[in-house]
Amino acid sequence: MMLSPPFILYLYLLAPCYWAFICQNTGPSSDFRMDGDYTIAGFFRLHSYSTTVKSRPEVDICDRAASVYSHGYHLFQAMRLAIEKINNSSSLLPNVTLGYEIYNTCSESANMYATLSILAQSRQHHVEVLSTFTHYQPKAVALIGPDSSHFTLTTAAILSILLVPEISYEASNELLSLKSTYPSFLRTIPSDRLQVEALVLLLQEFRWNWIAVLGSDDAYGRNGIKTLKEVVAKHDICAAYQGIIPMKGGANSPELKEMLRVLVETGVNVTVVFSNVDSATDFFDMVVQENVTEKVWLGTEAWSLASEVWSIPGIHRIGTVIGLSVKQAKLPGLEEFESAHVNSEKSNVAMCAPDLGAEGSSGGSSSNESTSQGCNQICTRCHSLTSAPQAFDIWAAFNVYSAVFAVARGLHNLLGCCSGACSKDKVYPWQLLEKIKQVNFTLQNSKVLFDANGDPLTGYDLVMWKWTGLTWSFDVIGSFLQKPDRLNINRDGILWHTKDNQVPMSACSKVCVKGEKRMQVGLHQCCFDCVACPAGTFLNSSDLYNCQPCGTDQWAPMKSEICLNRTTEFLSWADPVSWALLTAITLLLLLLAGTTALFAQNLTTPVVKSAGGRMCFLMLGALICACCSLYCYFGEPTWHTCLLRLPIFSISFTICLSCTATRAFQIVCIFKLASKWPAFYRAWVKHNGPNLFIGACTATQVAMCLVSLSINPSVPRKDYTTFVTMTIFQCSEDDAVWGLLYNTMLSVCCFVISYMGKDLPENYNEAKCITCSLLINLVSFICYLTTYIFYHGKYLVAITVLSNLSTLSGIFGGYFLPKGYIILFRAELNTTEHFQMSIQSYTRKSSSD
Ligand SMILES: *[C@@H]1O[C@H](CO)[C@@H](O)[C@H](O)[C@H]1NC(C)=O
Ligand SMILES: *[C@@H]1O[C@H](CO)[C@@H](O)[C@H](O)[C@H]1NC(C)=O
Ligand SMILES: *[C@@H]1O[C@H](CO)[C@@H](O)[C@H](O)[C@H]1NC(C)=O
Ligand SMILES: *[C@@H]1O[C@H](CO)[C@@H](O)[C@H](O)[C@H]1NC(C)=O
Ligand SMILES: *[C@@H]1O[C@H](CO)[C@@H](O)[C@H](O)[C@H]1NC(C)=O
Ligand SMILES: *[C@@H]1O[C@H](CO)[C@@H](O)[C@H](O)[C@H]1NC(C)=O
Ligand SMILES: *[C@@H]1O[C@H](CO)[C@@H](O)[C@H](O)[C@H]1NC(C)=O
Ligand SMILES: *[C@@H]1O[C@H](CO)[C@@H](O)[C@H](O)[C@H]1NC(C)=O
Ligand SMILES: CC(=O)N[C@H]1CO[C@H](CO)[C@@H](O)[C@@H]1O
Repeated sequence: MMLSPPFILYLYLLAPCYWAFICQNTGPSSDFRMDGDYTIAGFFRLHSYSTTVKSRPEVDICDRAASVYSHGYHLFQAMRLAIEKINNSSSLLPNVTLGYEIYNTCSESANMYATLSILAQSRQHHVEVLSTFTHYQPKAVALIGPDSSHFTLTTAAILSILLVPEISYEASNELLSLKSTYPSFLRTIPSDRLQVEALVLLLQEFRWNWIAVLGSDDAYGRNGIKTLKEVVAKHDICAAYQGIIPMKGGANSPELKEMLRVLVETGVNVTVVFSNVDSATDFFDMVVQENVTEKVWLGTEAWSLASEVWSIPGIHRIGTVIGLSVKQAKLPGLEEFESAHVNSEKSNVAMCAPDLGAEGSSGGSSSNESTSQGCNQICTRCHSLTSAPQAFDIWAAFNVYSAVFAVARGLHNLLGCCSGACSKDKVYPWQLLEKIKQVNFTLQNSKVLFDANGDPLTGYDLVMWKWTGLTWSFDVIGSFLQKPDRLNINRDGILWHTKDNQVPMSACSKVCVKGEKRMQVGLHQCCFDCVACPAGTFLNSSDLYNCQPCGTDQWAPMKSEICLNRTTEFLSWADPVSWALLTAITLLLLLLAGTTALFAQNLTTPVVKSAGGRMCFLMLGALICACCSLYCYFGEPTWHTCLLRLPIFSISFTICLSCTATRAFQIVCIFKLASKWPAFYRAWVKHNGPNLFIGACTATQVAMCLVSLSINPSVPRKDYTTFVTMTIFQCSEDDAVWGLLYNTMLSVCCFVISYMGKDLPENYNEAKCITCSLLINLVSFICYLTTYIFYHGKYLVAITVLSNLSTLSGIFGGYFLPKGYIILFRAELNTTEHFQMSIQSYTRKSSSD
């Protein structure tokens, strides 16, 4: 393995202090040790030691003027208990004895010293600088500890270079999960990332989205705050206040007081305190001093059960404290183990450094058990100096215990003990690391195994502080489990320190009612006004800050959270209105067909001749065509029907009108013009005027239809604008008006011509009929236009049909019906004699005028 230059430099720099320390102490370098076939190192903090700024490169001596740290003491005993159990066990590592080297790592320098010490080769006092450490055998095959993330980052970086397995029991910093940087690091405490996930679920559970976040001034607190803010932002929770608890100055620091003042001023009711025990103690000291009450404090695993915090006098007044704690576990035998060694004076194993209790009793040297055993002595005072293990100590002790067992299991597999006898071969740390990563076993009902990042798969317990009078205890009110991440919480078990035991609120703005979007006010997105979503838009639950428009086929009322489908409306075949119209159209068609047959039968009679003879069939055919085109208006509009219906109707109607006009003109000609302008009449007859006129009119209409079709063809179109909840499905007949105008013009023309012949003999006088039919035509056209302007529903089509139908009926009724009547019922009028009589009487009358 190649070493990076800074690392080598590091070792060189530290070598002098290492040697200095060794020379001072003539005994073994570790504080507590026991020999064995394989040595496991353990780093524990046994003293509280506050580091000061140094002027000399010296390793701190932990037991000098520092108080005993009970928590660390219990963890250290847990490691010894685990090793003794393993040694006694006949199934795990049979015939193999594990030894230990335990260091008191109370400060950064002590931790570094210990790290380098365990890397030294056995029976040597230096770390060799090699280019490959594959065949390097350091004093310890694995390390348990150290406790804080802060120290662990250093230790893990160095041990990772040699791939010495390291299992920490309390270092929860998220960075340590990075296996590219810390490949040999594992832990039995979950990563802070997980803790943050659990905290966020807790905040969500109680709808607290306006919170304060505090952290201690170390890697734990700062990273915790950073991760928390990242995760919280994704879940619509805002940190109204964020602060770092100052390290210096303790509980009386003015900075801390100021911080608390600002915190109280923000008015948040829920504060997450991501802190180590020391900073949490300082902070809550201040909270008690300042009489801050009735708040909710959310704790992290580092302090939520720590006696240093809950034993602050007066802390029962601060409100509700809910904390996360590593899953509660039992470690039976720890207390007995601790007290057993106090009683058995003759115990031959290492136990406690001579100075551990130094400041606990002045004149410690006068102790009655002074049987010196080198550096490691039996110490009875140690036990009395520490308090009995609390829940906080027990779970951490269990983490240590399971870490030792994980190493033992790994070793067990590496040495091939499964086959019965262990090989007791040389063991290189990197070989052991591989085996430890694969362990998967159950210890005291909890599973011990590591994921790819070396993190355990355990979750957290949710604990709540409980006061009976001034006596502290805690309740487990829920738990957080991994994969999938979930929070089980017993809400009834929670005792809120508020009036009526109500869940406290902590929100910047009240939740908007359904269908109201949030409009951010100020910097935080948790502070907002509520604005109703306008009609046609809806509020998707995925984005509470914007109303999203509905699709074109949908609609939504105001304040909607969903879009509704519009109903698509068109004149269906089954509609009663359609039934009525269809009946009428069919009736007209039958009449037209009947008339055609009748005229064909009586083609030679004067009535038919006067009506135009064969031209009648052209007119009737055009009317039938126009009538048929009306069927295209029913049912769902299609491409064909839209394209065809209007041109067919317009052209047919034009043919019909032009025929009428020609017919009327011809009669007028015969009776009036022929005598006045015979030349004109001759030209009209000679050049086949009637056919030319009809052809020209029809051609014009056809041209108009073609132009309109090619420029703006009529297609099925959905109209979304007219109605909110409905879509009108219809043909886009924008250019229909030109054809209509043209036909109207023709009608007027017809009307004028036939009006000219109003005084002609009754048989030839179509003026009244044509006038009547054209009036119907005009009226229906006007009715249609008026409705078109004011009404756009699905019955517009029905009105179009009705208007067209009445126009057609008008022509039929005005022109053909009277003639049909004469043919059928007044046969005596349908004779040449009768016609000649009426012409003669007309001639007489006009000549007498
Ligand atoms: C280990 O065995 C010894 C003697 O056999 C016994 O005294 C000791 O209590 C055992 N330790 C544990 C932790 O079981
Ligand atoms: C333990 O080791 C001793 C010698 O070192 C050997 O005699 C004994 O059989 C071993 N016991 C087991 C169970 O392996
Ligand atoms: C807190 O309350 C105590 C007694 O209730 C009082 O003596 C003390 O002055 C108060 N402190 C503050 C900062 O209000
Ligand atoms: C130590 O000696 C004192 C008297 O010198 C005695 O009272 C005490 O019980 C002894 N402690 C132990 C653990 O034997
Ligand atoms: C651990 O072992 C159990 C059975 O002992 C097995 O069900 C489980 O899948 C194993 N887990 C892993 C991660 O290997
Ligand atoms: C905090 O609680 C008080 C009293 O219950 C309440 O009036 C206030 O609105 C709450 N603050 C927030 C930010 O919710
Ligand atoms: C809401 O938005 C999500 C994501 O953008 C989308 O998947 C979902 O379909 C939307 N819901 C509605 C009702 O449109
Ligand atoms: C709306 O129409 C779509 C298909 O066009 C259909 O899938 C959906 O279920 C309808 N929604 C409602 C609420 O009817
Ligand atoms: C401290 C302890 O229990 N040591 C034991 C370890 O195991 C060996 C044999 O397995 C015993 O001889 C030791 O006494």
